[in-house]
Amino acid sequence: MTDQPTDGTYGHYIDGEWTDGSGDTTFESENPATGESLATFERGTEDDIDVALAAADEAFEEWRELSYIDRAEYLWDIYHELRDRTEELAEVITKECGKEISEGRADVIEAYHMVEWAAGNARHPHGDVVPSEVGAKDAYMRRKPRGVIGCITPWNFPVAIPFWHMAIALVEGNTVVWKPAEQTPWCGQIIAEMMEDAGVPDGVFNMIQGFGDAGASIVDDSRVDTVLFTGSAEVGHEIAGKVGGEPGKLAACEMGGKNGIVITENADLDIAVHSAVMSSFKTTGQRCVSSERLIVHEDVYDEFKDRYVELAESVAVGDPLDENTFMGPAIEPGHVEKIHKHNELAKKEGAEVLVDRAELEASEIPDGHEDGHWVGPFVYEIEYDSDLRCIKEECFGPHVALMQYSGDIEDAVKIHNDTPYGLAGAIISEDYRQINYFRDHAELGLAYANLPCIGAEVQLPFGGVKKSGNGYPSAREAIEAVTERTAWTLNNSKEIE
Ligand code: TXE
Repeated sequence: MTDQPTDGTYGHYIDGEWTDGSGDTTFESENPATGESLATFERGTEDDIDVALAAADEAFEEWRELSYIDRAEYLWDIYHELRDRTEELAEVITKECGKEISEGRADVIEAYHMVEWAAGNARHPHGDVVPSEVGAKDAYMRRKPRGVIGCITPWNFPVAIPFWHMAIALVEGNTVVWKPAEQTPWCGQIIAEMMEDAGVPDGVFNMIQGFGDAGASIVDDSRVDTVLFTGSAEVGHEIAGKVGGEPGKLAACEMGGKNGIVITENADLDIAVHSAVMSSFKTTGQRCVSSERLIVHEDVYDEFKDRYVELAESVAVGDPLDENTFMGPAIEPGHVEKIHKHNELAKKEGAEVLVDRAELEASEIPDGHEDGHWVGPFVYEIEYDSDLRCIKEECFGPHVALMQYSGDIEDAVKIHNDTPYGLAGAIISEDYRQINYFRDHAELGLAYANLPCIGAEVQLPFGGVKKSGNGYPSAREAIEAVTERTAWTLNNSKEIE
């Protein structure tokens, strides 16, 4: 961090200035692996959001007039900074959100991939030229920026997701008011410093630290043209509902999932076990694409179960800054409680517990990390029953159900689809017909075959169906949420229609 705070408290970045804002409350960023405070931040208010939106509104008129390529130049600076500072930023991410250092690195890499894609897009064709119904006309679709984009982001990808929202919004000529997650304000601070260092013009980018009330002030303000949101289903649906009632305003929301992996009778079990372990336990199961359901064919169930359980028993939980750690802590004490409650619910609903490391032994907790928010793998088997809550409700932790199926791929996909969510899922199979059936019938925004159910490519859409999504706030398709399309027809002849 730079040395900009004068009183030990970091503020907001509004209209090209650092400010304490109008509030009189501060909050701490905390290291989930140790429980220690990392820094203190001002808590933003409705008034701070108001000032930021006024700045963004005013800055829009000039920013939109720059060429795409000129706007992208600012992002190229940020791209290089993200690359040059990957290790430093990965460490900050790991300290602030507790995920393993390799995942911290991956977060930064996702961020600069997105910035690269958005900035590179400035030199690509924008819109469509189409044949007109009448020969002498030019007909084409042009994109225009929408205006002020409100970005509200979660803690689990505290650098990648903000850039997934903001890089495209800015290159397309919009201005931004962004509220980082309250758990990861330090990452927010660094991103704002990068925008400042890159010389992004005053008011074009604004960052207000704070909680859900500040997020709601962004959503409720009529100067916001689009809200981009990634976070919980509850908040995402509330935002979509509010924005849906305002003509002309858009919301694109990506929420969590109850993701599943289907492992068929001819699956390569090396791939299956590896994919399932990566997807269930990396980032302590706190990815929107983490899988909590493994749907396994009866012919390979026992072998898969033995191998998966053995690995789940041995994954290294510990200091996320240690390169050998497979799984770090959960984000906060309230989240640990939520994970324990899901584990209890599964037991109550008849789960046969296979791995119960939820409460770590004192000897497993590294020295100096006794106040961390620790929770280990919890794996159970259960007979599929559509009335079970434990296989339908998102836990967002290292909590995994194994379910056996018999019959064909259609039967597996029926079980797979029986959740209110539809974000991500995978199939492990050596039969391309099964793979194609899954691709075509699994109710998902992101589907993987013979891969862990994790990962994202910025040049693909990223979002979900059913309860998991309402538009695409991230990656390639975010362009639809931050631009207007004009259908333009030009008469090249003197004929009057
Ligand atoms: O999310 P919230 P939280 C899921 C996961 C997790 C749960 C809660 O199940 O356990 O959500 O996580 C801001 N109006 N995911 O509490 O509350 C908030 O300040 C406007 C899945 O982190 O949705 C933060 O910046 N904004 C998900 C952001 O919304 C509001 C990743 C997300 O917070 C608001 C994270 C309001 N009324 C959690 N209330 C994924 N898709 O990966 C809060 N916010």
